[in-house]
Amino acid sequence: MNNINSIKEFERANKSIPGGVNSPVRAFKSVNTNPIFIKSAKGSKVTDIDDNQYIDFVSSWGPLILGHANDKIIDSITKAAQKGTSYGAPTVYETEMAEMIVKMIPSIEKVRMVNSGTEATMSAIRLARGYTKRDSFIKFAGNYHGHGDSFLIKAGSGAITFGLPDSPGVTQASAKDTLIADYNNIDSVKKLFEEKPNEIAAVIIEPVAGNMGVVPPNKNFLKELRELTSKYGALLIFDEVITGFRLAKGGAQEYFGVMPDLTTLGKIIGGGLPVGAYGGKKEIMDNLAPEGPIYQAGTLSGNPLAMAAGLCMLNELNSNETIYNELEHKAKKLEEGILKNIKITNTKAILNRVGSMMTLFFTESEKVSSYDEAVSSDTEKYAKYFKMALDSGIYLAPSQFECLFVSFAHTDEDIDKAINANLAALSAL
Ligand code: KE4
Repeated sequence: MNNINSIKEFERANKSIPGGVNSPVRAFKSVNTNPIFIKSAKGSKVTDIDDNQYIDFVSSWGPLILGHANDKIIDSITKAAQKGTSYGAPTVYETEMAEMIVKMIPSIEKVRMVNSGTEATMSAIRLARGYTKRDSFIKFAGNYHGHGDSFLIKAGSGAITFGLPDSPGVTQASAKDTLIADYNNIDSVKKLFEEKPNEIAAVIIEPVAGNMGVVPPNKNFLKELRELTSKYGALLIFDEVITGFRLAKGGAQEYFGVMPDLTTLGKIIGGGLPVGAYGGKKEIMDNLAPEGPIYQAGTLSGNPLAMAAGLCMLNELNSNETIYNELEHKAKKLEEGILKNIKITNTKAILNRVGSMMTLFFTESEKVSSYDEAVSSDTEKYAKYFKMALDSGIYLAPSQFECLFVSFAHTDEDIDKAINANLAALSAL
């Protein structure tokens, strides 16, 4: 691929933006490649500023489950924009969005809109601490919950990618209340509760890990977490920023049948605009200002453009009964194609898939069901694989520790092309 203009623009961007990007993983550093600058996107395709077109499996990191520039979503944003962009006052849009979320997410009785997944998780932890009057909380090594100070301990996503699980700038004071357990290891959680039976406000988890690559929960792991948190009076928080509305209309909690006390949402809920949300039982949520004493606020929270886009997205997901079956069909076809290629080329790799999210790990391990197994992957090999895929017009996550997302816009032809590109790349590795 000719990417002379992306190279030039990256040099230019580095002069005024740290690392040339507004979010680290976009710099393609871990895949030793110059990032591509996108100029437009439609459906399953993105086009860069050198006019190279790619089949996109990054999906803006998850939001675009209906594909890029969905006509109905664009129309809803355009119509809303003609009536103004933000009022800083209540709108009926926000009530409609809240009612839609309450209808779709089984455990949510009340919900508060924010502007990102990071804001949602930061606010959920503050709410849990205020509600339980306890300071500590448990997260899992390799899970990523945004860049709030207390989460950047053994974090996933870009933090693992750049080997920065414990970011400088996070003080010991804020880190001391973050306890780390091992994903899929219920004994590591039990041990923390036994050590601090009355100090733990919450356990926050990605119900399907996406930020160490896709790592599904072992059978009963979520159920055992639910029992343990209830036993010790701690809140169970599902961080469904990725899984929400992706694994099912009701997210992972519907998919696995385990109900958390609080749920954080983002990505899909905004239809591609900046939106996050957190919600749960009304007895917990009613502790938030102005109803209760726990403070959280935001100038643009629930703004009309994001609500219009998000409402349109959720209405589409609600109205089309076949969307989740079709997503499953597309993703299963891609999975089966890659598994066949792994066999044909005798590649040491593991493919983890849950619904329309998956990750191909280059590892000698027989399985990838833990953080340690995930980080044992060969990131150099992944980098070579990524570049070969990109050169053949397939845009994958520029990190071993992220997801490949299948969207409703991916056609059978797109999936066949991705399978063929995968075979060529695995054969060449
Ligand atoms: P944002 O603040 O980026 O909207 O959401 C943070 C967040 C919270 N929880 C989960 C489970 C998440 O996956 C994320 C953000 N995901 C990463 C990629 N896996 C965002 C991409 C980026 O950092 O550029």
